[in-house]
Amino acid sequence: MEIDNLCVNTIRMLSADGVERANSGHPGMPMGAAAMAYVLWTRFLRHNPANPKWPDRDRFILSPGHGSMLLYTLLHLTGYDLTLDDLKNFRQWKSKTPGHPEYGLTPGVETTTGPLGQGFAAGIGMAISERYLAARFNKPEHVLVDHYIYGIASDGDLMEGVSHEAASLAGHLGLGKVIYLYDDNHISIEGSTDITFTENRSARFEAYGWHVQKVDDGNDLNAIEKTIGEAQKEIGKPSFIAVRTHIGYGSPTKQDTPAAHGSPLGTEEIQRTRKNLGWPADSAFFIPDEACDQFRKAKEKGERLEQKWLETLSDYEKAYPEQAKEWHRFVNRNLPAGWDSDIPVFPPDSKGSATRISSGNILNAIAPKIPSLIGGSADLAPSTKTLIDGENDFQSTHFEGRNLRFGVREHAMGAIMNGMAIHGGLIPYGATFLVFSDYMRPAIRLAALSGLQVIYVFTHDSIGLGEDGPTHQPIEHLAALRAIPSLTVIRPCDANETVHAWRFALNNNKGPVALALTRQNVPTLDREIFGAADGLDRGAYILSDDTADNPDLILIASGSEVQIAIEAAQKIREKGAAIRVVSMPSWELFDLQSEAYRKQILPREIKARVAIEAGSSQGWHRYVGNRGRVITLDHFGASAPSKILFEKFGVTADRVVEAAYDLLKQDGKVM
Ligand SMILES: Cc1ncc(C[n+]2csc(CCOP(=O)(O)OP(=O)(O)O)c2C)c(N)n1
Repeated sequence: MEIDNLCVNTIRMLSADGVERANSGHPGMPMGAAAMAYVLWTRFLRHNPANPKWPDRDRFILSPGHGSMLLYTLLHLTGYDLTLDDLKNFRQWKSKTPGHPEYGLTPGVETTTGPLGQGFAAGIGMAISERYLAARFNKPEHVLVDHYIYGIASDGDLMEGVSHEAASLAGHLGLGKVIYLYDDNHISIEGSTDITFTENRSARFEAYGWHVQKVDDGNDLNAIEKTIGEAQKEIGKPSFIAVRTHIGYGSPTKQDTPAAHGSPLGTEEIQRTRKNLGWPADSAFFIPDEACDQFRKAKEKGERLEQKWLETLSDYEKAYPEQAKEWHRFVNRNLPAGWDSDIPVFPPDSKGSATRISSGNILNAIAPKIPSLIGGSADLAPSTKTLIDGENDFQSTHFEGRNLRFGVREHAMGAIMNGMAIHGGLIPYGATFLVFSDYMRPAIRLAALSGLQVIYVFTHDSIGLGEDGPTHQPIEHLAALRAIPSLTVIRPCDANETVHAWRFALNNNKGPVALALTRQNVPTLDREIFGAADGLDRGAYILSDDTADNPDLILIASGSEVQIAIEAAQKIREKGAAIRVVSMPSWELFDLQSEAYRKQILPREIKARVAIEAGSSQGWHRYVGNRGRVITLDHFGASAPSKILFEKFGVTADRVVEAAYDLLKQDGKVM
């Protein structure tokens, strides 16, 4: 067997063997896509298996993450720190080869994929980072950033809406470094794609403004090589190459059928497949020496490529020492010293301002100091206040622009931010109304799962947005976001808490942060009277306390409802009860505190507690306990001025007072 064929079949059989041994997984996709993966990985991909983090490497994304054995096989064969035993441990407890590729777990896995469409869109984010960094750092004689974003996308990826959104934006932006190979195998789980997916995909991508090519035979290595070469030359448009493949290629009875999609081939069929592909019988996990040698050339080549780049970097450091320092800061995700020297402190103001407005002011105060911070909104910048003054829009004519225009594409915005963060070098932020966080939830979940520093600016965070009505008024959204593990949700109560929310988001490079901000004004609290706003860092803190001892009752609120708590406390206090008001902008941050701190804020013995939040009650009993009361909203809103809505729905100081009296009476604290 000639060497190329031997290598392609090695990918096919190793992938099938991994699935067979795990007795679960997806052999068909890797077997069908093996040839294009081989060409890409051995003839084009610039990577260094010894250093999967080399900044200027090409990125490879396996968007149909269910075909993970394809990626693991390629990583093992080309010499990454992934052993044959790791392949044998596919899908097992604590293995480096989980069912779907997970970022941070396996060396060489560039992004977590599995939810179809996410990888496709994340790659567009990587391409945005690549172009921004290139525009910022490259010099004609020193090119630090110049790499491709390669990917394989499946039918499922192309069916999912998020890929449509991302493809449309990528075409508009002319992200020419993107080269995606479409695994056009005509099969998904339920059968032939004829039952669901019949539009002209290539025409669709042409309409998006992509450079489109076709390979009729997915095993024709030369044709694949030629099209990738052409795609590289087209630098003004992202590239889409539709490659006609055959799921389960080589399997005599399962090829071209959904049976090859998501189950092991089976003992007999895998033997038949070996025979069919000219493989020895009973040869699970067999790697011919010649094939291994061929793949392992990647090691020497990769070291040479990285070495050359390191020389470029070293020259750059000499020629542009200041910019080189900035480069290292970007890559290491360090904030420059003094980044917060111009961050505002807002004076007390009873009229106050909306926290979205304060957020916009804060962003503009810090953005000039942190050029790695770039972002935008899903066509809502005038409302979300997320434009950086004096900066260009990121467009094909201005890849140095820091204002991203995502268009009305929340889901892609979320996934693109993931790709931007994962690429390295940038801190992305993205904005929309809180209610539309639902439209990007799958991407938020992946950011949390992958531990990415991504900042969501969610404004219009309650019925307080008023007249737009129930379609635009979030109810269950805070609860829904709080339900996502490893996502920090922060709902600041005033301008100065908003400062600390941004501080936290910028310093926290371990995971995503969602800021929930008001449309309506909230007073800027006088911090001479109330607890200091940096209490936000601990999730909850005491704003006011009537006694040095334990209070009779605790009011807990977040965001715009803190002012309601303060007003209610005043009224209850007049009856002689000692009240504590706690601002609780972030459950997650509070839960991270020591038990001692948590007890200090919410002493166990004080069971008279009322929580106030203009959103779902779900979860609040965790903080108010069995006896506590919640003044919340467990129904949809309505279209009316904000003030009326708070009154009609009873999110008012009077309702809080009523609930508080009830509790205090039971305790014999008031008559
Ligand atoms: C968002 C999402 N929905 C559903 C699934 C479950 N799923 C896994 S693969 C797949 C479809 C498979 O078709 P295709 O993408 O063509 O992959 P192939 O059959 O070629 O392996 C589905 C629905 C998923 N992984 N992600």
